[in-house]
Amino acid sequence: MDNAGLREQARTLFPGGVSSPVRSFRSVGGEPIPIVRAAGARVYDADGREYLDYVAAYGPLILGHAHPAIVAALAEAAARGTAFGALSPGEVELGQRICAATGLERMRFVNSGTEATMTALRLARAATGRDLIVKFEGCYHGHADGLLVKAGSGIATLGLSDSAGVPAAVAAGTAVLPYNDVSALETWFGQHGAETAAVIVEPVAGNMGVVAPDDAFLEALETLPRANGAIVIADEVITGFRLRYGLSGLLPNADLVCLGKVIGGGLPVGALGGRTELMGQLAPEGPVYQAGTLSGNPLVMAAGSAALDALQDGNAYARIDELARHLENGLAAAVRRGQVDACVVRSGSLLSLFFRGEPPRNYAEASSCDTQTFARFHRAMLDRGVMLAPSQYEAWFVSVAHSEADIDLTVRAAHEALREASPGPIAGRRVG
Ligand code: KE4
Repeated sequence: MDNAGLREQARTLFPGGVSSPVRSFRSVGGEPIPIVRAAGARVYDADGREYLDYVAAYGPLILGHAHPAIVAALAEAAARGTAFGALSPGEVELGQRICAATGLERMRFVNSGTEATMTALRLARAATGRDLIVKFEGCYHGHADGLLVKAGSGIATLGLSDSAGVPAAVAAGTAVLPYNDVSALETWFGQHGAETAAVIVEPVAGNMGVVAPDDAFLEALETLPRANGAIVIADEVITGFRLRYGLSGLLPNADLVCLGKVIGGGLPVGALGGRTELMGQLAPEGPVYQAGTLSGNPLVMAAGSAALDALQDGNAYARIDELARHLENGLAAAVRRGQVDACVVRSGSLLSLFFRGEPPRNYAEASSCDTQTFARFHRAMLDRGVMLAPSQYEAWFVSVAHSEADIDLTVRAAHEALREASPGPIAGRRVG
């Protein structure tokens, strides 16, 4: 069946014709592109078109698609059974790899980043006996009710529901502060320090585009919550094992860490970990209930271990950071030559091309991007065989499978796409 046929059937079956909203292309216009197979840095749609892929399933595929070692590990594991509902050797192996690489004392596997962050919040509330949570505007931690909250009226006030179906009373348990805003954090803890259970944060924000933390913000995150008896939860679902083999290193004293994406080798996974006394609060040892039919699934464990095995020597990180640097420089040059109101932000192999002049420091600045021009740029890149996430607020992910030639192709396409997409001075004038 071709793209149109699949879309037609999907539209009747699934809201938006997709299984996750960002895939719907609603923020860029156009139609979701069904992918029938993928290999290395490329994906192939149901019409047979090939695309150079920077979506990478939104982060897990740091080794590229259908990596031979991961495929082989999956085949071998599947032949031994796909789920046991019991402890398996693969859980122990992957758990040992993760704890050795991250310094986490104990951990638990779950099935998504959402489950990891949801559980971390529950643990923090149990451990502190407090209810209030702090998150930052523009950070996304999955779709648990207490995290689908938008900023309240004032800077240090409690949140408002950001999705239908989230009770106001639940939203009122979460404060939403500006990312990189130390004074807002100080104000919050000055007013609510004794009631705050936890602060949850992406060490590098990857869900408002790539937004880097200020040193002062990281310092405040290390000191203010602890000084007030609150738990620091580092949401490393994107950054964990993406920026280096282990955690980002930006919040070294976080009490709890959430992981996902890369550690599952492209299969459904999440994990949370931290200090022994905190993790010991989890059932069946402690009073905090959490469970999952397929948690620690042997296929996921096999894929995750194969992925971390291929990443462990660190060479992959050096390579993808070099490729991403090449891409960053090429895109920045295309922006300059095209005189486009845009800028490039990179953190390791995570990258964003923001359609605004200066790198944003928070969501208010990120949301001032020209998303209409981004939408035209996204379309123009697709027309040139380059697939970006269909949102200004998702990162570009470079993988081990990308080549220098792929980066050069991307930069050439970007220069043309910028000219095609941008209003103003360069429209209609051939440059270079
Ligand atoms: P999942 O429940 O989607 O596995 O993970 C939630 C999550 C938690 N924390 C961070 C920092 C995340 O980025 C995510 C999920 N990331 C999005 C894309 N940025 C997933 C894509 C989607 O929703 O389809």
